[in-house]
Amino acid sequence: MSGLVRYITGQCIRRSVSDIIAETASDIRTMQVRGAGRIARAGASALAIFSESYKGDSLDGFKTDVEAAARILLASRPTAVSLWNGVHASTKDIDLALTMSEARDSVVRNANAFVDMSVKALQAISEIGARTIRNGDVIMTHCNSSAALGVIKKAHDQGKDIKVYATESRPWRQGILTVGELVNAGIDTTLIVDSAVRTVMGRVDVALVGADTIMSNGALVNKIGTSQIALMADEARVRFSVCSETYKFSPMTIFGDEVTIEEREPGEVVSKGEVPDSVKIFNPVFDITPPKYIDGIITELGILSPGSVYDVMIRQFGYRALDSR
Ligand code: RUB
Repeated sequence: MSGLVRYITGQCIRRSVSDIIAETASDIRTMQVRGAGRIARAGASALAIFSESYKGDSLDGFKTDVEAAARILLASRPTAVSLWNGVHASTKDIDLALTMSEARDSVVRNANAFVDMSVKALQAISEIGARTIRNGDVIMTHCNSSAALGVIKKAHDQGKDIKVYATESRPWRQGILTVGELVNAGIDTTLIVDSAVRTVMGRVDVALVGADTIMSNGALVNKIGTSQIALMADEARVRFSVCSETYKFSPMTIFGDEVTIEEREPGEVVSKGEVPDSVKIFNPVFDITPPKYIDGIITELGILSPGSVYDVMIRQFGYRALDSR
């Protein structure tokens, strides 16, 4: 087991506390920990461990160090707002504290509460989403989303006879993880290359994907290729549903902030020497699906239309998001 921590269904196994923040940020950046939900839990868990083991006794010193830790975590990957929400949920009460121990306890309490909420949200999404899957449905999924896979596995557990087409999801090929998980769960699973999506869409009843970020207008930010699947689902009159915990809603987008789409190294697409050095490689890892292609967003609160995201966001976050920027 490499690194200080391993994250298993939201649980953080502690091995050492030194440098927990740097190691967690590195695990996220190098995608040893990946997926929007997991990176959010990893960030919150790291802050809880950092705070629990903090040695200083100055309130101001603690605040400064937690702010620095939050900055390091947030710099690890830019696109999934889940990480931002996990970090801010953990640190939100720090300014209310009058003593160092109050501040420390608030971070530990809030971070642990975030992780618990996040795991419960996944369970609720599985239950709600599984009700939308009918016996005999053929499902297409993309990348490796624990929220989408939770729905599929729950529908299978309920005895529904389902089949899944899973995309490879180049260049990281998270589809390999997905097909492994689905086959282990006993589900009839077929792996396809990303360019086979249109060919296969005619056989599909529902496309089910996860979310890295949901914007205030209901647009979805998810793994590159998601928007093509949405377009092809629209063309083939196939339902396109997004499985997303509400902490993947981005409060900053209410006020006009754009979502930064992460671009990763060319070496993830081709190996050195495979193409002439003069070839430019563009490797954006997420894309944006406009709300008009989304039939429903399955959340822990129920199934939302993209048009209702703004209201839910205001209810969930209020305007505190602006204060934290
Ligand atoms: C993962 C990805 C997933 C979402 C949702 O991208 O796009 O669909 O993060 O995942 P990457 P989950 O592999 O680059 O992190 O439902 O598990 O939060």
